[in-house]
Order: sequence, then C-alpha cells, then structure tokens
Amino acid sequence: MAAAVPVPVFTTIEQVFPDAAVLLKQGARYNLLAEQFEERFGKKPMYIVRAPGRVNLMGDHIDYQLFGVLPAAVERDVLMAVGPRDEGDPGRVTVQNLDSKYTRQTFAPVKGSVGGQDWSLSIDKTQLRWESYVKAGYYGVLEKFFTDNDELPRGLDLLVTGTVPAGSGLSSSAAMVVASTLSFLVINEKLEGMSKGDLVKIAVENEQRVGVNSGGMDQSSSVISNADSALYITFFPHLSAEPIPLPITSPRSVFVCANSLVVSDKVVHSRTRYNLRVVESLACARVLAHRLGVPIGETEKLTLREFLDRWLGVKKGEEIDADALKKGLEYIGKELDVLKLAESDGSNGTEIGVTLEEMIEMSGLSAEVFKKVYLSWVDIDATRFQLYKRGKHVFAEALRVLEFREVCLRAATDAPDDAGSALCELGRLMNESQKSLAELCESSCPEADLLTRLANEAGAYGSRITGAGWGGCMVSLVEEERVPEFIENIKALYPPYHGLKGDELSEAIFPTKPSNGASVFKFT
Ligand code: NG1
Ligand code: MG
Repeated sequence: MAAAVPVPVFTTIEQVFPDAAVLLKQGARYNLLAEQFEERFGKKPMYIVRAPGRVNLMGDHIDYQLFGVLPAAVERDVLMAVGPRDEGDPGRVTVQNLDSKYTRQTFAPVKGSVGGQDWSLSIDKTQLRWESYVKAGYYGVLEKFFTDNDELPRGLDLLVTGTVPAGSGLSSSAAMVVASTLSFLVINEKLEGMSKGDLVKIAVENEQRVGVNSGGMDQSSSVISNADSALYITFFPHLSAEPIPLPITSPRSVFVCANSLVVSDKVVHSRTRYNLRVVESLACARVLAHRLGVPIGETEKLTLREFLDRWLGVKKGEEIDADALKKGLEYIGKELDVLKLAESDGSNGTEIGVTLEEMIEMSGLSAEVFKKVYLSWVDIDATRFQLYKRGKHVFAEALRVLEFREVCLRAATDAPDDAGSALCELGRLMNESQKSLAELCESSCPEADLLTRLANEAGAYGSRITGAGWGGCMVSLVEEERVPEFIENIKALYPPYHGLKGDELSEAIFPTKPSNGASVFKFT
C-alpha cells in the first residue's frame, strides 16, 4: 500500500499563493471582485481567499462513522476579497456579497465569557442566514488566538462571490466556512506556520457552530485537494489525506454534476434523516460489540470504524493498512448477515427494523444508560430502527471507497489503454453505491433514482447521488466528448429540467474536474 501522504504545512502565505492555474482561467473574475471591493470600501483588498466546493466520488454516510471517503474539490468556489478596517470597534466586520440577494451585514464580537467561550458572536441557528457562515469562520479564530486580553482581533471588510450552487450537496457551506476562517486568519497574521490539518480542524468545529453534526469530509476536501486528483481522506486513527490520481485522461472523462433540484433541508429533516442515520449506525456498533464480545465501555459511543479495529484486535494507536482494512470489512460484512440484527416481515424478506425496546434489549445496556448515551445528545424521531441495513451500507460503502482507490492507483501504473476498463470499474462502483444509498441507507429519493438511471441510459460509466442525499446533486462519470449530448439527453428526459436554458441549465447540470484546495492570493 502507498503510504498516506501527511497533510502538508503552510509555512508561509506565499506557499499557497498564487495558484497560477486558477488565475489564468479566472483572472477576470478576480479582477472584477477586486474592483468591486475598491468601489464599495474605498480601498484595494489586501487578499483574495478562495475555497472550493466538493463532490464526493465515493463514500457517503460513512465519514461520521470515521471511515475514509473519496471526494474531490470542484472548480466552483467561494471567493472572498478582504482588507483590514482601520477605524470602528476592534474586530468589527462588514460583509457584502456581489449577489444582492445576500444583504450587507455588519457585526462585532463581544469579549466576555458566555457558556465557557471567551467571545460571543451571535449565530442564529434557527434561521439560515448567509452571514452565519462568515461568523462561524470568525468564531474559531477568536477562540483559538484571542483568548488573552492583550491582543484584540483586527476588523475587516469582506466582499463575497460564489459559484457553488447553494443547498445542492456540493458543500457551498464548507466553502464559505473555509474561506471565512482563512480570511480571519490571514488578516490577523495567524496563518503562518499553520498546517492544513490544523485549518481543517478549526473549519470543522466552525461549521458545527452553524448547527450540523457532520463529519469532516467537506472541509478536508475544500482545504487539502489537488487539481487532477481526488483525495482519500481518513479520519481514524488520525486525519490524513492521500492524493488519488484519477484515470480520466484516456479517454478524456469528466464528472458531471446534475442537480435534482430537490432541496433537502438537512436541519429541518435531521430528526428523521441525517441525525437518525448517525444514531442508527452508532447503535449498530454497540449491538455488534455486545454480540461479538468486543470490549466497549458502558457510556462509550463507539463508531463502526473503531468497533472494527477492536474486533480485529488492532492495538490502540496502531494503524492498519488498506489491505488489512479491506479484509476486515469483508469479514464483518459476512458476520453481519449471520447475526441478523433486524427481523424481516417474513413475506418478501424486507427488513422492518427493530423497535426502541428491541434495540435496547439487543444493546445489553439498561434503558436508562442506552437513552443517555445514544439519545440524549441529539434529537431524533423514529418508531423503528434499521441497524442491519445501516451497518450493511456503512461496511460495504467503506469497502467501495478502498476499491475505488485501488482501481485508480492501479490505472496510474498500468498501460494507458487499460484506462477505459478502469473507468468502467469506477462506474460500476458508483452504481453499486447508488443502489446501497437507495436501498440500505435510504438516503436517495425518487428524483435522484430517476436522474441516476437516466445518466446511465445516456451513456455515463456510472452515476450516484453525492453528499447527504434526499435530493441535491448526482455525480456521473462521462466521456468528455459525449458531455453536450449527455446533457441534452438528460434535459429532454428529466422533467424538472424542461424549460431550463442558458445559465439556468448550466447551474443545474455541469461538468467539473478536480480542482485545487483553498488558497490565499496576496495583492502586492
Ligand atoms: P452535505 O451533502 O454537504 O450536506 C453531509 C455531511 C458530510 C457527510 C455527507 C454524507 C455536513 C456539513 N456534511 O454532506 O460530512 O456526512 O453528508 O456522506 O453535514
Ligand atoms: Mg453542507
């Protein structure tokens, strides 16, 4: 196995500046943003910060169980032009957006201990407000660097523009939070010496301040990605990222993102969807540990990844390689079938799940302890729980991530004419993933099922929903020269696209290649 490349370090700002490839392609956009900044704030910006969205190529609903994922940053991004403010209260921020539907906001943090925090900066979690993402980025910087009384944060003016469609599973939120975290770091001269791993950690905590219990995939790919490769990101036993070259040069192929135009409000539905998946998979780990005699503390919320290591007898802190992990996943997948964690209704073998009482009984814990450990920290709503299906999805999807990685690494060393078969292999894995997301994780929706089917009929190698699901975007692997025809076909057959033209259509369905992670451009 190729050793995972440690997360690189930013030693100076210049090291991440400039990203020549981006500037060449997008120079006009950067200039316009800088001009607009000057017009609005009466001075030139000091920096432009860029953070991309991401498309997850393989591995959904497994990052919060600490299994590795394989996303790539997309070309679409968030740009923030930033300059320091000289006057006004220390730390005051004014944010504007080139898109006038996001109105101008100004705010200043208040020093003083609130709920154990050194600063307060009110973030309204009950409403989706655009400036919350800017505040979230600020918060972590305040809490990490401005805890003693001698130094106050520098205020700043900020102008934002973005091309990642909002609410579509391409992580516009992570792009916003990463860009704003970087903006506050760079203006306050705190970026030097910081590793990308540190930045990811701050950005993950920052995004959780807006109110989601997510894993670390989105911020990692927005920060760490490289152009022309995807990233294999692992979270356990520690964060690491390995660039994975994609076999997309012969025949030239691209990933096409297609928005189902079904908006899934993750916060509103989290009780029956995202957060429920988190609880079901944690409960699955508990029941497995109990049944298989794997040591687990009474109040320990073990993830499925941690459970697997213990089951395999891996020593604490030791890292197993991809091959051993693959074998472990294959074994546990079979074991899960034997254990029958849920009952089928007997008629057609459909899993009907277990009740809360049954789940508690299976866990070996008292009802009181079970509820405290698994249900008290999160709000969920269900009468039946699908432990078998969720566990089955997580282990099989984690295995597909390793297979996807392996196909790519093999194609990078094989003869070039084998690339076509590598693309077919990747497509097959994408289709299997879609089936598992639809049937086992139950995070697809009829529109997504239709779009992925149409994508395959229109000649994609494979197609799957990406990100949290229940709507949002599909990602399909398509030969580049077939893309115009592919888009035409989907447009004709997917009813929500009828009538879309020009920008509306290219907002909904567009090809993308892996892009570089976040960068900071300094004006000299
Ligand atoms: P999206 O699709 O960006 O909402 C969410 C989580 C990820 C991951 C995926 C499912 C957030 C911010 N991100 O992504 O960590 O769990 O779902 O694989 O909630
Ligand atoms: Mg998001």
